Amino acid sequence: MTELERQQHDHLDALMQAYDEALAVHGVDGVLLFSGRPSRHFGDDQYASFSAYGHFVHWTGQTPLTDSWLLVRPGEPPTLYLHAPADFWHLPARLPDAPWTARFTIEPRDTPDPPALPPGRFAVLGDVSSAVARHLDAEANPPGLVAALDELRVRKSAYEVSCLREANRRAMDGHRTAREAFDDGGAELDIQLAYLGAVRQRESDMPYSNIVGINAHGGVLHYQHYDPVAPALKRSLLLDAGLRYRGYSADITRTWAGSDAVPEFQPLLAGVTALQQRLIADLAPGVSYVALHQRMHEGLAALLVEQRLIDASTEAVLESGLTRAFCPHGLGHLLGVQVHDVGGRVSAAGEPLAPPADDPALRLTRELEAGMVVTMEPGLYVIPMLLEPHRHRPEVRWERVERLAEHGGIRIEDNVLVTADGPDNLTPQEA
Ligand SMILES: [Mn+2]
Repeated sequence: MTELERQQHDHLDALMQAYDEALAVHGVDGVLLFSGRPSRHFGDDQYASFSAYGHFVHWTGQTPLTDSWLLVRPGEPPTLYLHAPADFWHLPARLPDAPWTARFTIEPRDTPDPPALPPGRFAVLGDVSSAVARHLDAEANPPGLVAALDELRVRKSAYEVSCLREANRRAMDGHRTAREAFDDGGAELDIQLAYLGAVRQRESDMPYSNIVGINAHGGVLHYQHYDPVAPALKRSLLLDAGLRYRGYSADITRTWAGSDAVPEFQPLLAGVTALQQRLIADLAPGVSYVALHQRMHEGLAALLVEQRLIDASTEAVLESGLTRAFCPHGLGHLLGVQVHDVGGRVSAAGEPLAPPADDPALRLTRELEAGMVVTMEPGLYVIPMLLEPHRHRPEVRWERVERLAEHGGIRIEDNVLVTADGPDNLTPQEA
Protein backbone atom coordinates (compact mmCIF):
# COMPACT_ATOMS: atom_id res chain seq x y z
CA MET A 1 0.00 0.00 0.00
CA THR A 2 1.29 3.48 -0.82
CA GLU A 3 1.53 6.25 1.75
CA LEU A 4 -1.42 7.99 0.05
CA GLU A 5 -3.51 4.81 0.30
CA ARG A 6 -2.66 4.55 4.01
CA GLN A 7 -3.73 8.17 4.47
CA GLN A 8 -6.96 7.38 2.65
CA HIS A 9 -7.71 4.58 5.12
CA ASP A 10 -7.23 7.01 8.01
CA HIS A 11 -9.45 9.52 6.19
CA LEU A 12 -12.22 6.92 5.90
CA ASP A 13 -11.81 5.85 9.55
CA ALA A 14 -12.17 9.43 10.72
CA LEU A 15 -15.12 10.03 8.39
CA MET A 16 -16.90 6.93 9.69
CA GLN A 17 -16.50 8.07 13.26
CA ALA A 18 -17.55 11.64 12.52
CA TYR A 19 -20.64 10.47 10.64
CA ASP A 20 -21.58 8.16 13.55
CA GLU A 21 -21.52 11.16 15.87
CA ALA A 22 -23.41 13.46 13.49
CA LEU A 23 -26.09 10.84 12.84
CA ALA A 24 -26.56 10.29 16.59
CA VAL A 25 -26.83 14.04 17.28
CA HIS A 26 -29.40 14.47 14.50
CA GLY A 27 -31.43 11.43 15.52
CA VAL A 28 -31.20 9.30 12.38
CA ASP A 29 -30.18 5.69 11.93
CA GLY A 30 -28.42 6.36 8.66
CA VAL A 31 -27.99 8.64 5.70
CA LEU A 32 -28.34 7.88 2.00
CA LEU A 33 -26.18 10.08 -0.25
CA PHE A 34 -27.24 10.44 -3.90
CA SER A 35 -24.42 11.08 -6.38
CA GLY A 36 -26.79 12.87 -8.76
CA ARG A 37 -27.79 12.72 -12.39
CA PRO A 38 -26.64 14.86 -15.33
CA SER A 39 -29.28 17.16 -16.75
CA ARG A 40 -30.45 16.66 -20.32
CA HIS A 41 -30.78 19.60 -22.71
CA PHE A 42 -34.46 20.36 -23.25
CA GLY A 43 -35.96 18.64 -26.28
CA ASP A 44 -32.63 16.93 -26.97
CA ASP A 45 -30.89 13.65 -26.19
CA GLN A 46 -27.59 15.26 -25.10
CA TYR A 47 -26.46 15.71 -21.50
CA ALA A 48 -24.64 18.46 -19.61
CA SER A 49 -21.28 17.63 -18.03
CA PHE A 50 -21.56 16.20 -14.54
CA SER A 51 -19.89 16.12 -11.17
CA ALA A 52 -21.19 14.03 -8.25
CA TYR A 53 -22.53 15.58 -5.04
CA GLY A 54 -19.77 16.80 -2.73
CA HIS A 55 -20.66 14.59 0.25
CA PHE A 56 -20.67 11.53 -2.03
CA VAL A 57 -17.23 12.54 -3.31
CA HIS A 58 -15.97 13.13 0.26
CA TRP A 59 -16.27 9.34 0.76
CA THR A 60 -15.51 7.96 -2.68
CA GLY A 61 -13.49 10.57 -4.58
CA GLN A 62 -15.52 9.53 -7.62
CA THR A 63 -16.89 12.62 -9.39
CA PRO A 64 -18.14 10.86 -12.58
CA LEU A 65 -20.49 8.30 -10.90
CA THR A 66 -24.09 9.08 -11.87
CA ASP A 67 -27.27 7.59 -10.38
CA SER A 68 -25.32 5.93 -7.56
CA TRP A 69 -26.16 5.89 -3.87
CA LEU A 70 -24.08 5.57 -0.71
CA LEU A 71 -25.72 4.32 2.48
CA VAL A 72 -23.87 5.19 5.69
CA ARG A 73 -24.93 3.60 8.98
CA PRO A 74 -23.08 3.43 12.31
CA GLY A 75 -21.11 0.25 12.84
CA GLU A 76 -21.45 -0.96 9.24
CA PRO A 77 -19.18 -0.55 6.23
CA PRO A 78 -20.81 1.99 3.92
CA THR A 79 -22.72 0.42 1.03
CA LEU A 80 -22.09 1.83 -2.44
CA TYR A 81 -24.97 1.11 -4.82
CA LEU A 82 -23.10 1.57 -8.07
CA HIS A 83 -25.20 2.31 -11.14
CA ALA A 84 -23.58 0.09 -13.78
CA PRO A 85 -26.23 -1.27 -16.12
CA ALA A 86 -25.29 -3.65 -18.93
CA ASP A 87 -25.11 -1.31 -21.93
CA PHE A 88 -23.66 -1.52 -25.42
CA TRP A 89 -23.93 2.25 -25.96
CA HIS A 90 -21.73 3.18 -23.02
CA LEU A 91 -19.00 1.61 -20.97
CA PRO A 92 -20.61 0.67 -17.65
CA ALA A 93 -19.18 2.50 -14.61
CA ARG A 94 -16.31 0.71 -12.90
CA LEU A 95 -14.43 1.44 -9.72
CA PRO A 96 -10.64 1.58 -9.76
CA ASP A 97 -8.73 -1.43 -8.51
CA ALA A 98 -7.63 0.32 -5.32
CA PRO A 99 -7.49 -0.62 -1.63
CA TRP A 100 -10.13 1.92 -0.57
CA THR A 101 -12.88 -0.02 -2.37
CA ALA A 102 -12.43 -2.87 0.17
CA ARG A 103 -13.76 -0.49 2.83
CA PHE A 104 -17.16 -0.42 1.11
CA THR A 105 -19.81 -3.00 0.40
CA ILE A 106 -20.24 -2.57 -3.35
CA GLU A 107 -23.53 -3.45 -5.01
CA PRO A 108 -23.58 -2.92 -8.77
CA ARG A 109 -27.12 -2.22 -10.01
CA ASP A 110 -29.05 -1.83 -13.24
CA THR A 111 -31.51 0.71 -11.92
CA PRO A 112 -30.96 4.39 -11.12
CA ASP A 113 -33.69 4.21 -8.46
CA PRO A 114 -32.78 4.46 -4.78
CA PRO A 115 -32.17 1.20 -2.89
CA ALA A 116 -34.73 -0.04 -0.35
CA LEU A 117 -33.76 1.14 3.13
CA PRO A 118 -33.73 -1.08 6.21
CA PRO A 119 -36.25 -0.26 8.96
CA GLY A 120 -35.41 2.90 10.89
CA ARG A 121 -35.21 6.64 10.56
CA PHE A 122 -33.16 7.84 7.56
CA ALA A 123 -32.17 11.04 5.84
CA VAL A 124 -31.51 11.25 2.11
CA LEU A 125 -29.07 13.92 0.89
CA GLY A 126 -28.49 15.23 -2.60
CA ASP A 127 -30.53 16.33 -5.58
CA VAL A 128 -33.56 14.14 -4.89
CA SER A 129 -37.20 14.92 -5.56
CA SER A 130 -39.75 15.01 -2.76
CA ALA A 131 -41.41 12.01 -4.44
CA VAL A 132 -38.20 9.98 -3.99
CA ALA A 133 -37.91 11.08 -0.35
CA ARG A 134 -41.55 10.13 0.27
CA HIS A 135 -41.06 6.77 -1.43
CA LEU A 136 -38.05 6.12 0.81
CA ASP A 137 -39.89 7.46 3.87
CA ALA A 138 -36.71 9.51 4.52
CA GLU A 139 -36.22 13.19 5.28
CA ALA A 140 -34.65 15.00 2.31
CA ASN A 141 -31.69 17.27 3.05
CA PRO A 142 -32.46 18.13 6.69
CA PRO A 143 -30.60 21.46 7.15
CA GLY A 144 -29.08 20.62 10.54
CA LEU A 145 -27.56 17.37 9.34
CA VAL A 146 -26.38 18.90 6.05
CA ALA A 147 -24.64 21.68 7.99
CA ALA A 148 -23.00 19.13 10.32
CA LEU A 149 -21.68 17.12 7.36
CA ASP A 150 -20.55 20.33 5.60
CA GLU A 151 -18.56 21.14 8.73
CA LEU A 152 -16.67 17.82 8.37
CA ARG A 153 -15.32 19.10 5.04
CA VAL A 154 -13.99 22.38 6.42
CA ARG A 155 -10.84 20.95 8.06
CA LYS A 156 -8.97 18.65 5.70
CA SER A 157 -7.51 15.25 6.61
CA ALA A 158 -3.88 14.44 5.80
CA TYR A 159 -5.19 12.45 2.82
CA GLU A 160 -7.15 15.41 1.50
CA VAL A 161 -4.14 17.72 1.90
CA SER A 162 -2.01 15.24 -0.08
CA CYS A 163 -4.61 15.18 -2.86
CA LEU A 164 -4.86 18.98 -2.95
CA ARG A 165 -1.06 19.28 -3.03
CA GLU A 166 -0.83 16.85 -5.95
CA ALA A 167 -3.64 18.63 -7.81
CA ASN A 168 -1.65 21.85 -7.40
CA ARG A 169 1.59 20.28 -8.60
CA ARG A 170 -0.07 18.99 -11.76
CA ALA A 171 -1.97 22.20 -12.42
CA MET A 172 1.28 24.16 -12.25
CA ASP A 173 2.68 21.98 -15.08
CA GLY A 174 -0.29 23.21 -17.11
CA HIS A 175 0.33 26.83 -16.17
CA ARG A 176 3.95 26.58 -17.31
CA THR A 177 2.97 25.13 -20.68
CA ALA A 178 0.11 27.61 -21.10
CA ARG A 179 2.45 30.53 -20.53
CA GLU A 180 4.77 29.22 -23.23
CA ALA A 181 1.79 29.04 -25.61
CA PHE A 182 1.02 32.70 -24.82
CA ASP A 183 4.65 33.74 -25.32
CA ASP A 184 4.62 31.89 -28.66
CA GLY A 185 1.72 34.06 -29.84
CA GLY A 186 -1.10 31.60 -29.14
CA ALA A 187 -4.75 32.62 -29.02
CA GLU A 188 -6.89 31.92 -25.95
CA LEU A 189 -8.00 28.63 -27.47
CA ASP A 190 -4.39 27.57 -28.14
CA ILE A 191 -3.51 28.36 -24.51
CA GLN A 192 -6.48 26.35 -23.23
CA LEU A 193 -5.59 23.37 -25.42
CA ALA A 194 -1.93 23.56 -24.38
CA TYR A 195 -3.02 23.55 -20.74
CA LEU A 196 -5.32 20.56 -21.15
CA GLY A 197 -2.65 18.68 -23.07
CA ALA A 198 -0.05 19.32 -20.36
CA VAL A 199 -2.27 18.22 -17.45
CA ARG A 200 -3.90 15.43 -19.48
CA GLN A 201 -7.40 16.05 -18.18
CA ARG A 202 -10.50 16.52 -20.31
CA GLU A 203 -12.31 19.82 -19.95
CA SER A 204 -15.46 18.31 -18.41
CA ASP A 205 -13.43 16.65 -15.63
CA MET A 206 -11.91 19.96 -14.50
CA PRO A 207 -13.24 21.41 -11.23
CA TYR A 208 -14.32 24.58 -13.09
CA SER A 209 -14.07 26.08 -16.57
CA ASN A 210 -10.61 27.57 -17.02
CA ILE A 211 -10.52 31.33 -17.47
CA VAL A 212 -8.09 32.26 -20.26
CA GLY A 213 -8.25 36.03 -20.70
CA ILE A 214 -5.91 37.83 -23.07
CA ASN A 215 -5.83 41.65 -22.82
CA ALA A 216 -9.17 43.24 -21.77
CA HIS A 217 -10.74 39.79 -21.30
CA GLY A 218 -8.66 39.49 -18.12
CA GLY A 219 -10.97 42.12 -16.60
CA VAL A 220 -14.06 39.95 -17.07
CA LEU A 221 -14.05 38.06 -13.79
CA HIS A 222 -15.58 34.81 -15.06
CA TYR A 223 -14.74 35.27 -18.76
CA GLN A 224 -16.19 32.19 -20.44
CA HIS A 225 -14.92 32.10 -24.05
CA TYR A 226 -11.76 30.85 -25.77
CA ASP A 227 -11.08 33.18 -28.67
CA PRO A 228 -9.60 31.14 -31.53
CA VAL A 229 -7.88 34.23 -32.99
CA ALA A 230 -4.85 35.83 -31.34
CA PRO A 231 -5.08 39.63 -30.98
CA ALA A 232 -2.65 41.85 -32.88
CA LEU A 233 -1.22 43.30 -29.66
CA LYS A 234 -0.21 41.13 -26.72
CA ARG A 235 -0.75 43.15 -23.54
CA SER A 236 -1.42 40.48 -20.89
CA LEU A 237 -2.70 37.04 -20.03
CA LEU A 238 -4.82 36.16 -17.00
CA LEU A 239 -5.04 32.38 -16.58
CA ASP A 240 -7.26 30.92 -13.84
CA ALA A 241 -6.91 27.18 -14.35
CA GLY A 242 -7.29 24.21 -12.06
CA LEU A 243 -7.22 20.46 -12.04
CA ARG A 244 -8.93 17.59 -10.26
CA TYR A 245 -7.00 14.82 -8.55
CA ARG A 246 -8.91 11.97 -6.86
CA GLY A 247 -11.87 14.33 -6.56
CA TYR A 248 -9.88 17.27 -5.11
CA SER A 249 -9.54 20.64 -6.84
CA ALA A 250 -6.68 22.98 -7.60
CA ASP A 251 -7.65 26.62 -8.26
CA ILE A 252 -4.63 28.65 -9.40
CA THR A 253 -4.41 32.02 -11.15
CA ARG A 254 -1.40 33.65 -12.74
CA THR A 255 -1.14 36.87 -14.73
CA TRP A 256 1.63 37.58 -17.23
CA ALA A 257 2.67 40.75 -19.01
CA GLY A 258 2.78 40.39 -22.80
CA SER A 259 5.38 41.87 -25.14
CA ASP A 260 3.05 44.86 -25.77
CA ALA A 261 2.31 45.69 -22.13
CA VAL A 262 2.57 49.38 -21.23
CA PRO A 263 5.37 50.16 -18.71
CA GLU A 264 2.82 50.77 -15.92
CA PHE A 265 1.58 47.19 -16.01
CA GLN A 266 4.61 45.26 -14.75
CA PRO A 267 5.04 47.22 -11.47
CA LEU A 268 1.33 46.82 -10.79
CA LEU A 269 1.65 43.06 -11.36
CA ALA A 270 4.65 42.94 -9.04
CA GLY A 271 2.67 44.91 -6.45
CA VAL A 272 -0.30 42.51 -6.46
CA THR A 273 2.08 39.52 -6.28
CA ALA A 274 3.90 41.02 -3.27
CA LEU A 275 0.56 41.84 -1.61
CA GLN A 276 -0.58 38.24 -2.10
CA GLN A 277 2.61 36.93 -0.48
CA ARG A 278 2.21 39.28 2.49
CA LEU A 279 -1.40 38.19 3.01
CA ILE A 280 -0.41 34.50 2.82
CA ALA A 281 2.23 35.10 5.50
CA ASP A 282 -0.57 36.33 7.80
CA LEU A 283 -2.55 33.06 7.59
CA ALA A 284 -2.81 31.40 11.00
CA PRO A 285 -5.41 29.76 13.23
CA GLY A 286 -7.58 32.36 14.96
CA VAL A 287 -7.17 34.98 12.23
CA SER A 288 -10.41 36.42 10.86
CA TYR A 289 -10.61 35.96 7.09
CA VAL A 290 -12.83 39.05 6.89
CA ALA A 291 -9.99 41.03 8.49
CA LEU A 292 -7.55 39.61 5.93
CA HIS A 293 -9.93 40.60 3.14
CA GLN A 294 -9.98 44.14 4.54
CA ARG A 295 -6.16 44.07 4.67
CA MET A 296 -6.23 43.22 0.95
CA HIS A 297 -8.19 46.42 0.32
CA GLU A 298 -5.69 48.42 2.39
CA GLY A 299 -2.87 46.92 0.32
CA LEU A 300 -4.67 47.70 -2.94
CA ALA A 301 -5.27 51.28 -1.84
CA ALA A 302 -1.57 51.69 -1.04
CA LEU A 303 -0.63 50.18 -4.41
CA LEU A 304 -3.00 52.46 -6.34
CA VAL A 305 -1.42 55.45 -4.62
CA GLU A 306 2.15 54.21 -4.98
CA GLN A 307 1.68 53.49 -8.71
CA ARG A 308 0.10 56.96 -9.13
CA LEU A 309 -3.22 55.70 -10.44
CA ILE A 310 -4.82 57.80 -7.73
CA ASP A 311 -3.42 61.01 -6.24
CA ALA A 312 -4.74 60.80 -2.69
CA SER A 313 -3.88 59.33 0.68
CA THR A 314 -4.35 55.59 1.20
CA GLU A 315 -7.04 56.40 3.79
CA ALA A 316 -8.94 58.61 1.34
CA VAL A 317 -8.81 55.90 -1.33
CA LEU A 318 -10.23 53.34 1.10
CA GLU A 319 -12.92 55.76 2.19
CA SER A 320 -13.97 56.47 -1.41
CA GLY A 321 -14.81 52.82 -2.18
CA LEU A 322 -12.47 52.88 -5.18
CA THR A 323 -10.62 49.71 -4.16
CA ARG A 324 -13.93 47.82 -4.40
CA ALA A 325 -14.40 49.16 -7.93
CA PHE A 326 -10.89 47.93 -8.82
CA CYS A 327 -11.48 44.58 -7.03
CA PRO A 328 -15.11 43.51 -6.60
CA HIS A 329 -14.46 39.91 -5.52
CA GLY A 330 -13.41 38.36 -2.23
CA LEU A 331 -9.87 37.52 -1.15
CA GLY A 332 -10.64 33.80 -1.48
CA HIS A 333 -12.65 30.80 -0.37
CA LEU A 334 -12.43 27.31 1.07
CA LEU A 335 -11.19 24.65 -1.34
CA GLY A 336 -11.79 20.89 -1.43
CA VAL A 337 -13.86 18.48 -3.50
CA GLN A 338 -15.72 21.58 -4.67
CA VAL A 339 -13.71 24.52 -5.94
CA HIS A 340 -15.86 26.82 -3.78
CA ASP A 341 -16.13 24.44 -0.87
CA VAL A 342 -18.95 24.35 1.66
CA GLY A 343 -19.01 25.79 5.17
CA GLY A 344 -17.38 29.15 4.47
CA ARG A 345 -20.19 31.31 5.81
CA VAL A 346 -21.05 29.66 9.13
CA SER A 347 -19.20 29.68 12.42
CA ALA A 348 -17.79 26.44 13.84
CA ALA A 349 -20.86 26.50 16.13
CA GLY A 350 -23.18 26.63 13.11
CA GLU A 351 -24.20 30.29 13.30
CA PRO A 352 -24.61 31.98 9.90
CA LEU A 353 -21.90 34.56 9.18
CA ALA A 354 -23.10 36.90 6.45
CA PRO A 355 -20.41 38.80 4.53
CA PRO A 356 -19.92 42.50 5.33
CA ALA A 357 -22.30 44.82 3.46
CA ASP A 358 -19.39 46.22 1.38
CA ASP A 359 -18.19 42.73 0.42
CA PRO A 360 -21.24 40.72 -0.69
CA ALA A 361 -19.08 38.39 -2.86
CA LEU A 362 -16.85 37.23 0.03
CA ARG A 363 -17.36 33.45 0.31
CA LEU A 364 -15.34 32.90 3.48
CA THR A 365 -16.36 34.89 6.54
CA ARG A 366 -15.19 32.72 9.42
CA GLU A 367 -12.17 32.53 11.64
CA LEU A 368 -9.33 30.42 10.27
CA GLU A 369 -8.52 27.05 11.83
CA ALA A 370 -5.67 24.61 11.33
CA GLY A 371 -6.60 22.15 8.58
CA MET A 372 -8.49 24.62 6.42
CA VAL A 373 -7.32 25.00 2.83
CA VAL A 374 -8.07 28.44 1.44
CA THR A 375 -7.40 30.24 -1.80
CA MET A 376 -5.58 33.59 -1.59
CA GLU A 377 -6.39 35.60 -4.69
CA PRO A 378 -6.11 39.37 -4.53
CA GLY A 379 -6.92 41.08 -7.80
CA LEU A 380 -6.82 44.48 -9.47
CA TYR A 381 -8.85 45.13 -12.62
CA VAL A 382 -10.03 47.90 -14.89
CA ILE A 383 -13.76 47.17 -15.15
CA PRO A 384 -15.45 50.11 -16.94
CA MET A 385 -18.93 49.53 -15.51
CA LEU A 386 -17.62 49.60 -11.94
CA LEU A 387 -15.39 52.64 -12.47
CA GLU A 388 -18.09 54.65 -14.23
CA PRO A 389 -19.78 55.83 -10.98
CA HIS A 390 -16.37 57.23 -9.89
CA ARG A 391 -15.78 59.22 -13.11
CA HIS A 392 -16.28 62.52 -11.30
CA ARG A 393 -13.35 61.92 -8.97
CA PRO A 394 -10.49 64.25 -9.92
CA GLU A 395 -7.95 62.32 -7.81
CA VAL A 396 -8.10 59.36 -10.22
CA ARG A 397 -5.57 59.68 -13.04
CA TRP A 398 -7.96 58.49 -15.69
CA GLU A 399 -5.46 58.63 -18.56
CA ARG A 400 -3.28 56.09 -16.71
CA VAL A 401 -6.29 53.91 -15.84
CA GLU A 402 -7.39 53.91 -19.47
CA ARG A 403 -3.95 52.87 -20.67
CA LEU A 404 -4.22 49.85 -18.36
CA ALA A 405 -7.77 48.97 -19.49
CA GLU A 406 -6.45 47.03 -22.47
CA HIS A 407 -4.65 44.73 -20.00
CA GLY A 408 -7.92 43.76 -18.33
CA GLY A 409 -6.67 42.92 -14.89
CA ILE A 410 -4.39 41.08 -12.53
CA ARG A 411 -5.13 38.16 -10.22
CA ILE A 412 -2.59 35.98 -8.41
CA GLU A 413 -4.05 32.94 -6.68
CA ASP A 414 -2.48 30.19 -4.59
CA ASN A 415 -3.99 27.40 -2.47
CA VAL A 416 -2.76 27.43 1.11
CA LEU A 417 -3.14 25.06 4.08
CA VAL A 418 -3.51 26.76 7.45
CA THR A 419 -1.43 25.02 10.12
CA ALA A 420 -0.63 25.73 13.76
CA ASP A 421 2.86 26.71 12.54
CA GLY A 422 1.52 29.10 9.90
CA PRO A 423 0.82 28.86 6.18
CA ASP A 424 1.77 25.85 4.04
CA ASN A 425 1.47 26.95 0.42
CA LEU A 426 0.33 23.95 -1.65
CA THR A 427 0.96 25.80 -4.93
CA PRO A 428 4.50 25.33 -6.29
CA GLN A 429 6.25 28.70 -6.42
CA GLU A 430 8.27 29.42 -9.51
CA ALA A 431 9.47 32.43 -11.40
MN1 LIG B 1 -10.56 30.82 -6.63
